[in-house]
Amino acid sequence: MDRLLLLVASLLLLPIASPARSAVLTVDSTEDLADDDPGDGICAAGGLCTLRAAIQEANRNGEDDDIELLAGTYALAIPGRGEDEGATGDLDVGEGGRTITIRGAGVGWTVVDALALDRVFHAAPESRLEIEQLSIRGGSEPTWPDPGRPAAGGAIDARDAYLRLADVLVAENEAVENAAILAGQAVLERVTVRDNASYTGAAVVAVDLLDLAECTVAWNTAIDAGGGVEAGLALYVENSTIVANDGCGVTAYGSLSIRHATIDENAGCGVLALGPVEMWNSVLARNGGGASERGDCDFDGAMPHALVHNAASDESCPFSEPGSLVGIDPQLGPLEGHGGPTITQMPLAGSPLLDAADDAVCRAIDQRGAPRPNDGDGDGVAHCDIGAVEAPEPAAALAAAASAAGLALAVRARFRNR
Ligand SMILES: [Ca+2]
Ligand SMILES: [Ca+2]
Ligand SMILES: [Ca+2]
Ligand SMILES: [Ca+2]
Repeated sequence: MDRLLLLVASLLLLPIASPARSAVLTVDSTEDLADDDPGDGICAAGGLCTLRAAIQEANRNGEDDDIELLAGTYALAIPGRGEDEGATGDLDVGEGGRTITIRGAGVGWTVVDALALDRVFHAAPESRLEIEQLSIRGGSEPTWPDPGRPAAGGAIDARDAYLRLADVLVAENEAVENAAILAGQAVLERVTVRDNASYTGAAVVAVDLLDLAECTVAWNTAIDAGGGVEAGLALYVENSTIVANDGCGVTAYGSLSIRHATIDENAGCGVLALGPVEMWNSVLARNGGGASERGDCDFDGAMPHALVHNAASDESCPFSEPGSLVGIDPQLGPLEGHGGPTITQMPLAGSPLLDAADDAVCRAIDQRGAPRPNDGDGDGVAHCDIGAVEAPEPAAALAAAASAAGLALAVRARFRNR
């Protein structure tokens, strides 16, 4: 089905809210204190408007809410797991049919840390939770309080809700299942999910729909079968990097659409697909190392119908169309900062990925937000690169290196002349 149609169709599954009145709640303390009188319309905990108190009010006012957080670390401090009113343990957020948006001052500037007291956020059924511009860490859901409701989603449990994250870091959370995020439907934009740990299950799981754009999912570990991202009905991955996770990088039980992805060194396999698959301009490399025999692709039972200009380092992917690269060394650099909000892997000089994508389905920007295409192979004609990142033109790379070297020389000369 068309991507937009599918999104619209899936959004229709949500209850329709009446025209939104909305409230803005400005948190003025990093303390963790419960609201004195939840539901009286006043965010007040001993004279302070705390994150917990703001959420307790937002949950009860019948309106959409924006909760604004200044820079600072908001550490959870009230023990008490298994409580769903927002008073203890995790922050229970959401009002059926309403949207609550929690917005910080930026990744690394605003940090919500559960200090292993409980998971961090728990979204109410039928609600919409949006989180922007902050870091989420320290969530821990290591127990199994209810056998019918396994402990999943170390950072965020939104299994019966709609979740949207934009410009967020989700790091160092843990759970029995799904180290970082479990949602009904989830849209992630410019999000990094890294260094989360579980006993089993992928780091990010959506029961229905999962849509990733300009995201990095890396270094998530599991004792049993783990994984990067997984969705039950529809999974979209675009301009994203999924690297070095235990289990398979991508698992799709329903339809799967991948465009401009870099899927590298995931322990179980690169992509496990069981339904219709479309994949454009993407690289899968060095997945399924060691004991796994699945490699870059495990397409047993999948229905591939559009595989265009993809690259794989082994022979497990059914890439046979013109422009496909199979059994190649993609020559990808390390996962690190190359500009933009997320860490990425840059193709090295001479990489077969350079200028090898199909320009007809090329995105106008890469994962970092940098424009495509560049003439990465230096033959005078610019084409898009396979993968999440568009490498700079050799001349530009040389100029940048020369300018850095020139600057170093100038600085050295200045010091010498002192
Ligand atoms: Ca109150
Ligand atoms: Ca509300
Ligand atoms: Ca709670
Ligand atoms: Ca290029």
